[in-house]
Amino acid sequence: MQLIGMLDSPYVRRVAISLQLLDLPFEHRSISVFRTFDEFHTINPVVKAPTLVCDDGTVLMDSTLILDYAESLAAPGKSLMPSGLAERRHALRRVGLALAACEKSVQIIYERNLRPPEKQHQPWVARVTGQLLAAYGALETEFARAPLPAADGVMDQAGISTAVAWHFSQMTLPEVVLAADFPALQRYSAAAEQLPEFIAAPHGDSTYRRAG
Ligand SMILES: N[C@@H](CCC(=O)N[C@@H](CS)C(=O)NCC(=O)O)C(=O)O
Repeated sequence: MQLIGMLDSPYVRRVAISLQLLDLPFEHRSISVFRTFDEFHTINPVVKAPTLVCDDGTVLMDSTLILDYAESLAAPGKSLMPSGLAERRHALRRVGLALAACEKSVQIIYERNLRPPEKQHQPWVARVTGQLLAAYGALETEFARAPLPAADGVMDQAGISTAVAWHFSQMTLPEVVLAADFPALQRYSAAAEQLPEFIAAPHGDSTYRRAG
């Protein structure tokens, strides 16, 4: 199984960390959707990161769908999602907020990096920034009220997605998402980034190296 895409994408990173935590071995190819578009295109003409090339050659995309597949591949009893209804609902809310934060961060980055300065549309940036801060505001409330442990053996998908989203925004938009305004998320992220599975898949352009 091959995971295609760079670890500066929070979507690629959440998949890399989750696959490790599910004990699913994979090869990571750090290919950029921008700098190495043509190479990416030969693997997946849609050029979306993450892309997962399954062992039978099927090409999957979208991190949530890839994680759905990974959950079904994992050994019985091994899952990053709670099975109880209330816990699952709670986890899904956190994952949804974290994914919205990733999406809004990426939209701001694309607006800044892919459009010429004179074509940047400030009302759109203001709208997206408001949505981004709303997502982190809601996550902060969740984590302040009911903190999740960030430790070996207890990470779930809500924790992984939140920690990855937060770290991504801090690496890319620290002047937009002020760490001091979100102390519970900052604390949680700092603890998660110490875990071997996070260290093995660092944000940036390096290639994942299996932890342990
Ligand atoms: N909802 C998707 C979002 C993936 C996404 O937007 N990935 C970005 C990289 S961070 C990408 O592929 N960008 C290139 C493009 O959209 O053309 C997921 O969860 O995987």
